[in-house]
Amino acid sequence: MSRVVDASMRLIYDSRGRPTVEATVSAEDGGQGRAGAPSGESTGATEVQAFPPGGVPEALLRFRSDIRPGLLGLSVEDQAGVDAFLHRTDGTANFSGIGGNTATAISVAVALAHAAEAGTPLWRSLLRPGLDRPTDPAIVGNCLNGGRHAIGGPEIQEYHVISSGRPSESIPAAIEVHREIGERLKRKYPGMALGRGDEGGWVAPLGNVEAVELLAESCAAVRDRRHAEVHPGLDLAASEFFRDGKYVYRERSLDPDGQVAFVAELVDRFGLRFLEDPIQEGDYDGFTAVTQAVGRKALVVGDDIYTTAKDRVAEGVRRHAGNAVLIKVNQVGTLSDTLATVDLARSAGWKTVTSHRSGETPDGWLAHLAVAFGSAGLKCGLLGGERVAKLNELLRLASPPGA
Ligand code: 2PG
Ligand code: MG
Repeated sequence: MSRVVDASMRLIYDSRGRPTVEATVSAEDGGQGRAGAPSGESTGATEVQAFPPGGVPEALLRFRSDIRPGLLGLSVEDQAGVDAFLHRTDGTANFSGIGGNTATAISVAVALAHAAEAGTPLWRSLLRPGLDRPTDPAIVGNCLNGGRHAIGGPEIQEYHVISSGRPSESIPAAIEVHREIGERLKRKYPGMALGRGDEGGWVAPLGNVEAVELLAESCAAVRDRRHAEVHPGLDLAASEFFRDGKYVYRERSLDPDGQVAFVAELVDRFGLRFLEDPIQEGDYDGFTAVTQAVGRKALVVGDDIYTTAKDRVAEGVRRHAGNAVLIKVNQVGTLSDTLATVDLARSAGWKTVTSHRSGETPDGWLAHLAVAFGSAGLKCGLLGGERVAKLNELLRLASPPGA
């Protein structure tokens, strides 16, 4: 049993320049782990609170006064014990006492300290039952940004390339789709200033369907050129433009049945393989309808509806409301809660997609989680140091030193 002999927490900045927390944990046999917690912008209503009411300063005070004294002496091998301690110290149902980001940073730092001590990579120490060897998650890479992750742009939040194969093939093919879109945008809007959004995707004055078309054409071009398995996908983040019972796009508004028909048509017309949050987070029946319509052709992924919470996913499984769940540690706060959700999804035959947040840190541990969970996808964006860090870590895992 190797105990925590030192622990500290500090303020760091995320990729949007907003403050978050980073924890460092040292164990008695010399293992050390350091992890920063990311932050979302289009958050689900049922995810835990990232910070206590006083923000990062209050999180740091609570760490010093309440968490650190109890954390010292706990075993880094006992992830469940550490995470139960975090829940007890928080004392609320949604981590609003100490902050879900505090819990995430400590929980992951403890797991990293344990792995370092054991001399194994994190993915191996977290590998889920039934998985005897690592699999390659497809890259879910953000190419065009809209919604709350962009200034201007369409309502649909994220336009992804889904790129499968070994990381040495899937990563460059995905990046080539991003580049292809950039070239096509330059030709379409000669001389116009174009930007990139919070997750490194392009931002342009495109309509919603026009953007899907550009994405699909760019995937097809790269598919033909490289013979690569690259296909289009979307995260609509539909809760963000659902108002007064309607999905409000700039082009038109749709009622809930119209939305189901619209997304099913997008899947058929453009060959989408990935469809996240096509329906607002309160509507399990809408998810069921979409899954019935296109669940054999595409992953129907719940993010805001499930917020990585085991009970909510169990309800979704019961109602066939999707066939995959997005996994974000800081939506539930701890690694143990995350593992419980992953295990439930896996035993129900659902896929998992392990995901970044729109405000990220330059940490690489997310790639380890995707591999450990046997996830169908690693959703981590493509460009920007904080996104590339995850891709590079996946490359390192695929060809470790000496291999
Ligand atoms: C999402 C995420 C990440 P945010 O909606 O899936 O892309 O966005 O971190 O803002 O919740
Ligand atoms: Mg999402």
